[in-house]
Amino acid sequence: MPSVLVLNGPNLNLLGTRKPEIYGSATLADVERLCRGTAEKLGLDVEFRQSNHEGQLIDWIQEEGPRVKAGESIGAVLNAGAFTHTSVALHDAIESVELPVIEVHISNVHRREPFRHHSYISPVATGIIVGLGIAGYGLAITALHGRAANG
Ligand code: CA2
Repeated sequence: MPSVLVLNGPNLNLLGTRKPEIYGSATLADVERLCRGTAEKLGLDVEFRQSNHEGQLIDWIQEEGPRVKAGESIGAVLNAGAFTHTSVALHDAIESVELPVIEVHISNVHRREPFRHHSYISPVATGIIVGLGIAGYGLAITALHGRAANG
């Protein structure tokens, strides 16, 4: 069974503990359940991970590129958290291994502070889902599945 990688960046482990007006009340465990439910219906395995460390996220991205090329994975859903707005290194990692990535943000970053309006991920992303809450993760998995099925 092919897999999909779901990567979460810094502070997303705190989801559901603060700022419900921005991020809602769901926890990261709820996000994982949603991803597993969506993936199961599509016949996919899920690798669900979170790290507060940029290098760890880069290592995971680098490992996933060859897995996609080998037909073992359909790509990654990436909520890079605040690294979205700072990380040339994440941009380069995605580009280097040609990883199909759907960039997800729970909040509508474009309604928020100007420093959240720029993403280093977007230019190397296959698609972008912002502001739809945690439902964005399920939509992103569905989009990666559709893309893989249609070549
Ligand atoms: O909207 C998103 O999904 C973000 O990627 C979330 C990041 C933020 O830096 C991006 O601009 C947009 C922050 C995640 C931190 O989440 C927290 C949740 C609860 C309490 C504190 C932080």
